[in-house]
Amino acid sequence: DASPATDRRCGLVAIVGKPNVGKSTLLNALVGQKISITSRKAQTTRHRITGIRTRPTPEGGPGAGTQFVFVDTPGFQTQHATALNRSLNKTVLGAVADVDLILFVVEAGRFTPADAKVLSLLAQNIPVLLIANKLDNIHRRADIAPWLAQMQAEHGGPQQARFAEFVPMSAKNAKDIERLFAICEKYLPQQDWWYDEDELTDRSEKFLASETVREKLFRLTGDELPYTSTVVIDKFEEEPPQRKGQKRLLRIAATIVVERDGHKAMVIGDKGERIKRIGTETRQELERLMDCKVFIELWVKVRSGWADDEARVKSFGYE
Ligand code: GDP
Ligand code: K
Ligand code: MG
Repeated sequence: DASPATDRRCGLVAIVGKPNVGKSTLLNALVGQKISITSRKAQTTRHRITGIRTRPTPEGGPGAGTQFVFVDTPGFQTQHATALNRSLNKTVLGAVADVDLILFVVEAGRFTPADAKVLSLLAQNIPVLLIANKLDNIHRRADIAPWLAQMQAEHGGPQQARFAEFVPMSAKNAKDIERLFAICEKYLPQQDWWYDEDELTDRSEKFLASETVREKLFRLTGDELPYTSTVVIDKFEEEPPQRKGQKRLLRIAATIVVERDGHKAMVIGDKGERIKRIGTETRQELERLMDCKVFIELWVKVRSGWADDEARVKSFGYE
């Protein structure tokens, strides 16, 4: 098995952009399974997440194909200079320093100063595709053509060629995802795969559990709860099935950390309704995702000022 794998390609593709343009949605669509949490709130993604997709190309012979290793990143924060935001920005720049291709995601029809700022931070020597996402929000195709032409004139000309290609698409459209694979493939070097064909992520189940609690928390609290809340997993234990046909059991205990007493009340909700719902939705999603049974216990703790405390930010698992 030491044969040279000239019929194989493999490489790193970073997904970059300001918050809420659809980076995590795109990653999940590319991987074919949900591994990165998404919500309407900025700062939903706080860690670098790797998603893997291996696509065999039978016409290239047995074993031929391409392995895409995608890196989803937190949206780059250009506003508040807290310890948490500094850590998030470091994660982004670290993730894109050493990749083969960058997917720079914006919302179709919009290129704001915040988008320009993120773009200006990317290394110049790596090819960048402009992903104009959420095309489904544009009701008439004719409405997007002038914007696209302007983007091509400003960022694709021979003078200041910034984008290698322009890809108007919707992360929610399966055909667009297929087309994106075909576009990305040629940027990856010919080399053997790094991961097994069926691996989807290099993040642990424990990590996915904490991310899922955080997603439900953000979705079920809407805009009332500031982003400065986080989740710490206190217990993550696995029990093998007791009988044939039974599934393994995960026992999880997690603490939601918030900044104020008022936020704690908000998370708990009237008669504990809301925290109960966060627990139920997390359990259902993890059971589906990991094909197991889940028991989950949730707690809420107040730690004021944690997002601006370097040591706390580290102790909660941020790099
Ligand atoms: P991120 O912050 O860039 O990772 O963005 P998310 O993936 O969390 O998505 C932010 C919001 O945009 C969510 O409500 C998504 O459902 C929505 N979204 C993402 N991609 C699309 C798309 O192609 N079309 C539409 N209409 N909404 C999208
Ligand atoms: K988001
Ligand atoms: Mg995200």
